[in-house]
Amino acid sequence: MQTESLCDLDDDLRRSILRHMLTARGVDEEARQLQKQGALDLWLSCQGQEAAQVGSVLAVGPDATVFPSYREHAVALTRGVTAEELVAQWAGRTFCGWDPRDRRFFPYTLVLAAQTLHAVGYSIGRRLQGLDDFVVVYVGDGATSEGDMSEAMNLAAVESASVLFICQNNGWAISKPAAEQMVTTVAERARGFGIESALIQGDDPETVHRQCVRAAEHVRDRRSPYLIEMRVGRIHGHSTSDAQEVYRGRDDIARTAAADPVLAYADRLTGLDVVDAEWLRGVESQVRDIRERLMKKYAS
Ligand SMILES: Cc1ncc(C[n+]2csc(CCOP(=O)(O)OP(=O)(O)O)c2C)c(N)n1
Ligand SMILES: [Mg+2]
Repeated sequence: MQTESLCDLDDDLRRSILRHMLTARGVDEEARQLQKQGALDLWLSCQGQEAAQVGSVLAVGPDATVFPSYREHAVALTRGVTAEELVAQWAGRTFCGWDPRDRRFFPYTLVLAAQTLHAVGYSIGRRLQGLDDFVVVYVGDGATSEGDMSEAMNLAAVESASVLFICQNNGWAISKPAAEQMVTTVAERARGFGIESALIQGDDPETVHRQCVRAAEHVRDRRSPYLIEMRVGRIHGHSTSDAQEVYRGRDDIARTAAADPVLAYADRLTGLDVVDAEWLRGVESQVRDIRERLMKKYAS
């Protein structure tokens, strides 16, 4: 696993990363509450994966076209999807909620790994049209067991498609541990298809950011695919319909909660004097406003 200690992100970028992580956390928590009240049909929490999501989407830049899976709420919000737009689908009010072309952020895909083929095909199509063909696709560890993922990696390698695959390995496919799904890492598997790859820890947004900047350069400069596997923690169950206590050890759940990347990054930036209590209060108040807007729109 590649690890690095990082110190070269400027403080404005660090504050921006933390603000997006705190916003995503607040929206996710509000959505969980709304689901408990019956205002949303379902919610799949991204808590524990904010560092991987915010660090990566800021690194690839606004011009990359992004194909998400269904848990990329921090990516969506950072890309400018509003909280109201984000939860609309889970309230059964719309197929998507946002304009995919406008945000360069495609609709959520619940059919596991289907978005990997969409992403590769889209990138190839854009290249044929002489347009910017840089595409980023997010996929979970469990979804990599689908045939679509193997087809997508093979096609991307053969066509040298400009696709960055980002696998958030949270260790679980609902109740199935990753260790029971694969004997290699996802990063190793990508190399078998001829795709360069890296395996990193996804709980530090600065490590993620730096690795994704490099990966994006690789894809853009060489016009060939790349895969980053990020090890992340899933703090809550698979969805609001899932009781993870039934199949997951208490210690593991407690360890994951204690390693919360949002709290860790807030503490780190506070310790470095990059943010202070007043700055944090300001963000808290913005997040409260967003949560209130969500509540007003969706709470029945
Ligand atoms: C083709 C297909 N098969 C099965 C499912 C049911 N299913 C939904 S989520 C999930 C687990 C996916 O795990 P992973 O890819 O690791 O993503 P995570 O939920 O952990 O983010 C499964 C099996 C599905 N949605 N699509
Ligand atoms: Mg998973």
